[in-house]
Order: sequence, then structure tokens, then C-alpha cells
Amino acid sequence: MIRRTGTVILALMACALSMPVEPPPESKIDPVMYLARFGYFPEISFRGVGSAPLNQPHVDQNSSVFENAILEFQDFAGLDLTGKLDETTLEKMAQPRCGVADKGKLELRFKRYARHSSRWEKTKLSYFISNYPTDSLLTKSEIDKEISRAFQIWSDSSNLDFKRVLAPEQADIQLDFFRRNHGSDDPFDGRGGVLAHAFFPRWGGDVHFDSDEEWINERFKSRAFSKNAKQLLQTAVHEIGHSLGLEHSKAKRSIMAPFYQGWMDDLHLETDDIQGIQSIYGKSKETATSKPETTTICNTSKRPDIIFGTALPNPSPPGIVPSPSKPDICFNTYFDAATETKDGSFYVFQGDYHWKLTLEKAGFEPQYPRTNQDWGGLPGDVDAAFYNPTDGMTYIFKDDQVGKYFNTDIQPGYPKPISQEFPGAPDRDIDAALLWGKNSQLYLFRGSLYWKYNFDKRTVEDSYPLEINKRWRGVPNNLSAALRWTNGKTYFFKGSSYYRFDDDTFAVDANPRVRYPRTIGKWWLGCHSKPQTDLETEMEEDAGTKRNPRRWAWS
Ligand SMILES: [Ca+2]
Ligand SMILES: [Ca+2]
Ligand SMILES: [Zn+2]
Ligand SMILES: [Zn+2]
Repeated sequence: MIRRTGTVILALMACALSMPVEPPPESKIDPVMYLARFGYFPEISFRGVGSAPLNQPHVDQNSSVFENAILEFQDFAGLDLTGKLDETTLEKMAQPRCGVADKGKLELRFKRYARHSSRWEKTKLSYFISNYPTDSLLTKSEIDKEISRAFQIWSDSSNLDFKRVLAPEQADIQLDFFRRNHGSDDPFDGRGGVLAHAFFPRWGGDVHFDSDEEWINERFKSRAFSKNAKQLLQTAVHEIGHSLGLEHSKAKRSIMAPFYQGWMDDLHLETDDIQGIQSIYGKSKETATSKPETTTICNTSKRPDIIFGTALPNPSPPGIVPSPSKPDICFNTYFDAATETKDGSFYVFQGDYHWKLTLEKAGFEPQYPRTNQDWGGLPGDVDAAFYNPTDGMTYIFKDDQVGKYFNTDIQPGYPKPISQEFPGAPDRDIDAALLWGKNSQLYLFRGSLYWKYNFDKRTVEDSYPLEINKRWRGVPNNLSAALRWTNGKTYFFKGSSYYRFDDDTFAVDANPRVRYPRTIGKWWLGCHSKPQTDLETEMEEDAGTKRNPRRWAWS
């Protein structure tokens, strides 16, 4: 209690001293936005992590919904449970923190440490540091060292190994320093507030640091007190925890607690963090006496709230007025799945909605998005989809079920268990599915592995699964979606990026003028209001020409 009060006063003092650049945080905290953004209104749509709600929430501050959210926040932050927006609660909201939500649909409440239902399918991981903050007190090599120490802290307590690589395409985890708007995820907010955010493995595992923070190591320790500078190591250890699949912890001194904890001299993982990481990847090499406990992963990753094929009633609790506006896919440009249908339409899915792509230029048909309910009660957050021209049917995967569609009409007897429709295939949680144009066989992707399903033999071929990077050269792990497009070419999607695959060289296209990955928003959806990241601009400059953003990449 004493420690917490001390931290708050210190934080306020530091903010007051730096008033010209940083107004008092209270003045910019909108409690409804704060609670919505960090996951305290479960009814409001969220997209993964580090992500603002798609729609501006309308919540009455006198409603029970608001009071419950305040109570949940107070509980998570270890405050007195008053249910009121009191001074302590507002101070806590003003405290510097991680940008990843505290709560979400996937939270596992029965565990003290919260484990996200997303993990790497291997224990040797690589990382790439893509840039450095401008005007940093720290040298590049000091930053490299802090990042390396942060990975070391996780590998010391688990079965994981990390290796730094110098090319982004070889990296599982990419680390970036960004300021303000930086692509399609949550913008940063200048000094203070959100310090960094990261993506869970299923979203690619990348880490973004707010470049506007004053990042320090031991050499500048005094500035942690005088200038409110932030310990890079502490933030890096925390964010890498998300990259590995850990959610926020309620345990106050846990490195996975969402709030920045002030300078820590002896930075180490708490029991809570260690149990969390070992439950996913096993114990450290020295202490390991048994095999990693991986048997429960499938069970715990199941989302019990979704019933495939059933239209769930979605009553709005009092206090929340559902916004009539539909989600803007340009806000967060990833696909859960992408597929063709018999009539030659191409659809992409995200959350509860789907969009029909226009064929002649980047963009989608005007009457879209439409809800997934149009597809015979298909639930949200589908896993994967593919079209089979042989039977004219489209298949959509969700959890352990698969639905079969003629255009958008579900066929009798579906959905069925995947294990029944595609014997030998992974029986759930498929990342992406593709009917490859070269041999008309089905490929299913999950994590770092893929399976080849033979329709004639009605089973997965021997020797599968194989590593994706062994055969599909340049294609990343943990894909979001895959699609065969009208030009007969194969496209792989991951997060907000896509890769075009050359079926003849069996590698990601090596056209010297167009380098992959490219951004989905611009080249598939025709979104061009978002500021580009420096990387995208560089890629275009390297490509030699500035292309019309409304045109396809290959025209
Ligand atoms: Ca910030
Ligand atoms: Ca997917
Ligand atoms: Zn976090
Ligand atoms: Zn970001």
C-alpha cells in the first residue's frame, strides 16, 4: 500500500515537472475509452491486442455496466473495490502502462497467471531489431544489449532459446521503435501513457516500443527519478512475455502486471511469470525433469462461448448502445480467412464480419461488410477457408468444426468435426487453408507446420506435418490466411502483410521491383488514409516507382 501511494505521488510529481511537453495525465484520461481499450467492456469488439475498440463506445457513466467495469479494473489493479471513479482509480489510469488489453474474450479466469490461447509451436525462436529510437540517450549497442538481456531472462526460466537475426524474413519476433501513428495498429501517445505493446503469437509476436519515451539503462538510472525516464529492460521483458503468449497478471510485482513499476534494480521474473511461461514451453534445460506439459493446450484454448452454426442471441446489457456503424477494415487490416466461392466471388473474413473483394481494383463491394450470420449462422473469428473447384464447394474452418458451402449456402449435415471431414488433418485451430493450384491438393497450415491432404486417398499424406519454412520458402509461420487469386497465383497473409508465392520456383516471389511482404490495407483493400510506416516508404523507394495505391501490385 505504502509503495503504491509512493509510486503514484512520484509519477504525478514527475508529470508536473515536465508539464510543457506532458499535460497532467488526468486531463487526457477518458475513463470510458480507457476501460474499453483495455478490455473491461467485454461486449465491445476488440481485435487481438494493442487494439482500440472498433467503434467509439457509448457507455452511460451511471450505468451498472460502467460500475462493473470500474470494479473489474480496481480488482485487476489491486485497488479498493469502490465501484466509483474515485481519485485513486483515476490516478491508476494515469499511470504509464503497457498498451495490451488486460481482459479479453480469451482470458482464462481460473488461473492466477493468464495464458493466452496462442503459442509458438517451437522452442527455438529468432528475433530482429528493426530500428532504434531517434534522439535516444542509449546507443544502439546498449539497446541491443537490453533486448538481449530481456530474452535471456525468459530463456533462463524456460525451455526457450532465442537467437538474434539480422534479416526480418528470418525472424519470428520483430522489435520496432515507433512514434504516434505507425501502421494499422494502435497509435502511440507521446511521452507517458502507453509505453509499448506487443502481439500474441497468433498475431505474429512483434513488439512495438513508443519511441517518444525516454528509454534508459543503468547508466542513466538517476533519470528514472528526476526525469521519469523508463527502464527499457523492464518494458522489453514484459512485452516479450506477450510475444510468447502470456497475458497480463494481477500479481502486483509480476513482470506481466500491466503497469510500469518504476526503476527495478534486481529485475527478475516472479513465481507467477515463471509458472506461466513453463506451463506453455516447459521448464528450463537445467531443471527440466519431465517433458513440457503440452497436453492441455487444446482444451484450454477452446472458446466455450461459441457454438458453430448457431446464431447466438447478442443482447446488449443496459448502458451500452451498440453503435450502428460497421467496423472499418482499414482500421485493422488482417484477415481471419479468405476464400473464393463457386460464383467467382472472393470473400475475406474478420471478426464477426466478411467483405466481398472487388476484382478490378483494390477494395471491396460497397454493401459490405456484412455479418457472418449470412453464411448459415457462421460465428465470428473463423480460422481458415478454401474453395475446391472440383466439387464447387467452399469450406470454412472454425475451432474443431468445418462448414461446407455452395456459394454462401451451408450444406445439409454441416458443420462437421474436422476429423470426420478431413481424416488425419489437425483436428482444430487451423491458421490457413489453401487448395494449391499446381496439384489441386489441400494444404492446411498451423503454427510452423503444414499438412497435405490427399482428396483421392481421403487422408493426410505420409510424412506430414512438415515445417513451413522447409518447403514454402519465404512464407512465415503463424499465417492468418491463404488464397488462390484470379490470376492463378497463391497469396499468403499474415497480420497486416501479404506475400505472393511463385508456384514455379516454390518461393515467395523474388521480383526485384516488388518486394514482399507488402501491406494488405493498401494493395488488397484500397485503404490509403493511414500514414505509411517508414519501412513501407523505403520499400517503395527501393522498388523505384511510387505506384498508384488504387492499382494492384502486379498490374
Ligand atoms: Ca507513450
Ligand atoms: Ca486464420
Ligand atoms: Zn502488457
Ligand atoms: Zn504498434
